Amino acid sequence: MSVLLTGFEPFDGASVNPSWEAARRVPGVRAVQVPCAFGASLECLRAAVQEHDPAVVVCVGQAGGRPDVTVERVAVNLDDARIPDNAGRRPIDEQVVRGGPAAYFATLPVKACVAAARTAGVAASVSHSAGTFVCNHLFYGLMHLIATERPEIRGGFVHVPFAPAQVLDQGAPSMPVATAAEALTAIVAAAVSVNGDLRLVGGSLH
Ligand code: PCA
Repeated sequence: MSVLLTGFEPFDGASVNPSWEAARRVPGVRAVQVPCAFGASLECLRAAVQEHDPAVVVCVGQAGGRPDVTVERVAVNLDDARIPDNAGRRPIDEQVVRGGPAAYFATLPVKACVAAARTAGVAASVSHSAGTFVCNHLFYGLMHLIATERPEIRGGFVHVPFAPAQVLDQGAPSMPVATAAEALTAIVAAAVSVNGDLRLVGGSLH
């Protein structure tokens, strides 16, 4: 099964984004870097889906402050930016897709993905909020594309913590990029092979 992973370019003044650094280290997948911008990130994703025709799409982003890898379950139809994106846009209370449903669920087996990352030795959990910035925007756009045009694709979103070098003076949690890449590798394997999902308790709103 062909797998497309996306990671983001750096944003908010950072010089790296661990989502891209981890995604590009995952073996056997297509990895594409997308801009950290409303609109442009989705256009880039759409072009990559068209070009590579994947069976599974996992978009990856940085969630600074979270201590573990989080597999997102819900994308909401809301752009509400705390900071400007890399194109200088800062939408407030806008819809990702005008008239679209309020939310979509990931079609990855999220609990099995979390279990796979943990089996690989990496801390992971289910998350019920991907925020309202560019990550949620891309996640919602992916799920809308799947719902309306490409129902055969399994898709979802994973957040990874800061890389250690980003938080040397901040006292914030971090995870080495190689560790995040191991988690993504395990998550992709579960996304490809698991039918249905595991019935396990899990998930937080942060
Ligand atoms: N994280 C941001 C956008 C890009 C990224 O890596 C987010 O969580 O929305």
